[in-house]
Amino acid sequence: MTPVITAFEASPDGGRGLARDMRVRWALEEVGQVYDVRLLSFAQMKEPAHLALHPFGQIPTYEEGELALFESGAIILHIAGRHAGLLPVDAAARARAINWMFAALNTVEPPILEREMSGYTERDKDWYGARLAMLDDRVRARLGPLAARLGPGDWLEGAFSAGDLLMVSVLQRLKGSALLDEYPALTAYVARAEARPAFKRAFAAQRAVFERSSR
Ligand code: GTB
Repeated sequence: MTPVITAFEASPDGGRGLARDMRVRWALEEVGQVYDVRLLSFAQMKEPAHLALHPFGQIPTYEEGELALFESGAIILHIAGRHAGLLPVDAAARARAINWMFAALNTVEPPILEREMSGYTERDKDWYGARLAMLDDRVRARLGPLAARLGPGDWLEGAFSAGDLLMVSVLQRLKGSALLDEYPALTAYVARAEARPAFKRAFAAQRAVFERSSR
């Protein structure tokens, strides 16, 4: 059964692969699972048909027969559970990789998103500089220990896993800032992940959607 995911009809990220369908596409490419994509406008995301799949009217969703999921982390955990290639077989190693999936979404992503949101909504305030310095430090408090734990290794727990996939997806949101460059081990980690053929296929697929939408 070919799963169907949803994505933006016209992504506001300009085809940079920052919308969260990208991480789901990447996971599907890593395990070699063919998939279909249903593209949605912002208006369609808030209509009953989509709200039945996603209570918050967002993308991505994932449908596989009778099963419908939302939340990119849950979708990737499901894909990784059904296919080899994204989680180790050994139970303890598998639990550690899942640990990193949650760390990416619950511990590393929130300060990165808060910093990004502040740039959109508070940039015109006279206190923005001081707030940004504080938000930068909160991000550093995650990047420093992450870089230390990664050490000289290629991936967080031996072989590439869904933990790395989500962690890199989260770190990519810092690419426009100088913050990530303060941690050469992390820039190399992101570059290593982006060099994976599965990442390149997923990136090209979402980019093609953006290019078609901007014609
Ligand atoms: N926790 C959910 C998950 O991980 O699946 C979050 C899903 C989510 O935030 N979806 C966003 C969405 O549907 C798209 S990815 N937003 C529309 C809405 O809420 O009405 C977030 C995103 C949006 C835009 C950019 N960008 O332009 O760079 C990057 C990321």
